[in-house]
Amino acid sequence: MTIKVSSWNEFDPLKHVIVGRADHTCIPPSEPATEAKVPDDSDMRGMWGPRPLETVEKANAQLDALAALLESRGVLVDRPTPIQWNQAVHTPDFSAGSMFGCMPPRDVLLTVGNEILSAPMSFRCRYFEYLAYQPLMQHYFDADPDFRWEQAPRPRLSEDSYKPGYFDEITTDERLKRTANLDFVTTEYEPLFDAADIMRLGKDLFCQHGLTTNRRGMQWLQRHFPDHRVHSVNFPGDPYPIHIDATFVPLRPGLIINNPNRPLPDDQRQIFNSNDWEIVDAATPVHNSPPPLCYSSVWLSMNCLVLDHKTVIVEASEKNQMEQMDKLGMEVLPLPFRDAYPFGGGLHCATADVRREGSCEDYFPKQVGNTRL
Ligand code: DAV
Repeated sequence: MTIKVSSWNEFDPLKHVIVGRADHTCIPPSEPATEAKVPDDSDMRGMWGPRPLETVEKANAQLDALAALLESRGVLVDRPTPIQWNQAVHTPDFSAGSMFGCMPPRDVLLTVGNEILSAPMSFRCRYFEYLAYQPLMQHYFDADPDFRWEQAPRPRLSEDSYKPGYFDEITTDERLKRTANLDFVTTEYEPLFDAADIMRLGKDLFCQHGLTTNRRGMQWLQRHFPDHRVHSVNFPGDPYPIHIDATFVPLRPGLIINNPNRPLPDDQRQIFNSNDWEIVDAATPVHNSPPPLCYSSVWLSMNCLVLDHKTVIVEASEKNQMEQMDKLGMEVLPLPFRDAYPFGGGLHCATADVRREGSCEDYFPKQVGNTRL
C-alpha cells in the first residue's frame, strides 16, 4: 500500500494508524507535573519503576488485538519501537528518574493534514518519548514526498515551567475551583501542549486548556497552522484536566459526546450550537474505579476510536456506552481493553492517525462565541 500522511479530523474513514506498545513502560517517579495528576489516595503514590512484566504482557495482548481488529477492517497498522524507558534522563535544565512508555501515541503525535507534529509534552519523564516514533517518521519521510515531519519547540521544563507547591495538601474542592479558574500547575513560561489535548475538526482545532496545555502552547499552534483556527476550551468539573479525549469526543460531523461531569461551559457552546452541532451527554461508565495503577479516570469509557462516520470501537465491558453509540446510529465493534488502560489510556489514546480519507472541511463557518485565542 502506498504511504500517504493525511488526516484532518477524528472521524473520516481511517486507513492507516499507529498502535502503541506497552514494552518497558515505567511508572515515573514524582515530578512537578505528575504530582498534579496522581490523586492523593491513588495506589500509585510513592511507587515508581518498571511495571510488572505480567501486566505488560496482558496490555500488549490487548494492543495486538486492537491492531488485528484494525487490520481486519482494512486499516494499515504501524507500531512504535519501544526504548528502554527505565533510564534516567538529564538535560541542562532537569533530571528525571525514568521515562514513561509508548502505549499512547495520541499524547505525542498530532497529525494535521500531511503533517505529523511531535508535541513538546509537559511531563519531564515524557521529554524523549518521541524517540519511539522516529523510525516510523523516517519511514513516512522516505515513502511520502509530501509528508511534513515536524517537532514543536523543545521545552526547558525547568522550575520556571511549574508553579511551586501548586497541589500541596489541596482538597478536591480547591482543585475544582482552580481548574475552573484556569489556574493550572504549568506556568506560561514557554509553549506547552500534549497532542491529546487537541481535537481536530477540519479547519478548526479545539484545544483543552488544562494541566498539560497552556495558552502559549495554543498561540504557538495558531502561528504554526496559520490556515487553521485555534480555539481554547476548558471543562470545569474535571479535577485533573489532562487530554480532551475522555471529555469531548466527536463521532461524526455534527455530533459530539461530552462527559456530563465536565460540561463545556455555555459561553463556549455557542460556536457548536450556531453551526448545528449537537453535543450530547456521554453514557455513564460501567466501572466505579479504574484498573489498578492507572492514571486515567473511569471516563475512558468514552475514549473510543472512530473508524468512520458509522463505525466505532468501544471497550467491550462498557455496555452503557455501546448502547448509546447504537442509539446514535453507530455500528459498535467491542474490544476488551482495560488491561491496557494503566499504560496510558483507552482506545483513542493508544492510537495516532496517519491517514484518514477526506479533506479539510470548514465545519464552523459561523465563528461566534469566545473560544478564539
Ligand atoms: O478522564 O482521566 C484520560 C485521558 C488519557 N489520555 C481522564 C482523561
